[in-house]
Amino acid sequence: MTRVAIIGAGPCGLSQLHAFASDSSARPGAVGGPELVCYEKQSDWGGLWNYTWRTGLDENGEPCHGSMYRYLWSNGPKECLEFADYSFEEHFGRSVGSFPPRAVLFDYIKGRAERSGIKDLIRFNHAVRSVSRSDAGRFTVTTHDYGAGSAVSEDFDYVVVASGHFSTPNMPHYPGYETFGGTLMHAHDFRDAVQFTDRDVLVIGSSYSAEDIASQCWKYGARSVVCSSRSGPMGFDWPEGIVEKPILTRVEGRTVHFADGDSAEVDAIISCTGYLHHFPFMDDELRLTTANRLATSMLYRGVVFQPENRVMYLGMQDQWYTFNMFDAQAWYARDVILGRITLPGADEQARWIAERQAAEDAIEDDYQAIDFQGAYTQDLVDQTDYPDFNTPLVNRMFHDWKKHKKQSIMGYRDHGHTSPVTGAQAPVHHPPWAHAMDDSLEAYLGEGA
Ligand code: FAD
Ligand code: NA7
Repeated sequence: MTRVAIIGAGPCGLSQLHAFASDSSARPGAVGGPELVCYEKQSDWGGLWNYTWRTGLDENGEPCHGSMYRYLWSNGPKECLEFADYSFEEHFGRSVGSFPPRAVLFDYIKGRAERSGIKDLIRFNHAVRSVSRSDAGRFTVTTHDYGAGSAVSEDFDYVVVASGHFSTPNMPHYPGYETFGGTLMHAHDFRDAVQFTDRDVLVIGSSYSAEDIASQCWKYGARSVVCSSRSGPMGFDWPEGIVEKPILTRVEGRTVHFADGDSAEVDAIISCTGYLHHFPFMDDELRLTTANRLATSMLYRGVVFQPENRVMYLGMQDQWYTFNMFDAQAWYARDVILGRITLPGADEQARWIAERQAAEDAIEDDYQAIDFQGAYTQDLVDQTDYPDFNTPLVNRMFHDWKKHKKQSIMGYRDHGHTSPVTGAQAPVHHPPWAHAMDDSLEAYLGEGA
């Protein structure tokens, strides 16, 4: 029997399990179907969407996986990530607002996974320690089983890596950090904006985390927020209390100096400087090495590890598209494993990767980047039986969302978008995001969302 190891039970790992469960000849227990084992180091599924208050090490002494924080609301329209085979309407029994808080999206992810009946395939509290080739030409996966308190090794024919890439901080050093007397942290450890009420905060970076953590701090009453970036300002029409500066050059006590000669006194520095693709458990020859980009290095069709096609990686791209792209990738990986998709030779795979990267390098703006990832996702959908979900509409909604952010960075979540699955128009959530302080599922669904 073909044995498949899946590393991680976040959205990508769950997509992979669900892809198999959705196929009558490959679902768990099907005669001649593969045997699936999913290893998850945490005690619950959902990956980043499974909130933890912990930082640093988790209860087992493993690096804490969670990077999400309280009051996190979806940073893109939920319609753009909707599963093609499980709509939000089906899950909630009605149409809900377009930018739900984390707990609502966690509930949605769990809903499909529970219906799919895949939980028994997941070995929780199992941290993957190593993946290497076995003498028999398979792969040996060694895990630490924290329940039993022992290491376990098993052999597999395929390994699908779905361990995420937004958990290991990229933390640059700036002169003077050693003697900064305030709070100094990476976004990975940010948990609650209330910690910064009445504080002066410096946020470093100009991407999603910087934009959202600056907005969170403002929303929950920080005295001031300065955003410092090395490649130009985010350029939003920020409310009073948030300003943008060029990159910091050094820190002296509580004083931060910027490249334009200006300075500011701050109580906290939050480094929103991104994450590293980090797979210490993969043997050198099986380890993906790539920047955080749309066209990843080393992955044919963004999924199949080009040097060794029996190893696959899901969700390793920089992300506009998320859950439905993960599904399309999981369906593709499933069909490779089942022998339904014939892969070209190594040279052709390398050519495909190089061409994609050249095409990405030629992209001129975010609108083209969105369309690029939409076309990529559509291409996978076209090669599998994952239901078509109207990527042109999703691209258009991403474009609208970008424009809404330009119009009002604090107001873009006060719009409703159209489901590409059911066609339903989402209501606008009340109260507006800037005044909605409770991020619980009960509050969100109870507000007439
Ligand atoms: P993860 O969610 O990271 O899950 C990986 C899983 O692998 C985890 O459960 C982890 O415990 C497990 N794992 C890791 N290493 C091991 C190991 N050695 N052994 C066993 N198990 C292991 N996307 C959106 O669509 N909308 C948003 O609003 C949004 N907001 C975000 C906010 C933040 C702060 C971050 C960091 C990301 C956000 N994302 C958002 C993107 C996010 O990457 C995806 O939504 C999604 O969580 C990625 O799923 P994944 O399965 O690839 O990885
Ligand atoms: P991103 O999107 O990878 O962005 C990282 C940011 O950090 C980006 O603005 C970088 O600037 C900046 N950066 C990286 N290194 C440095 C150094 N050395 N000095 C200053 N600035 C630096 O990560 P995010 O955390 O924002 O987003 C990741 C996910 O979390 C995303 O999917 C969201 O949904 C939530 P650059 O542009 O390279 O100059």
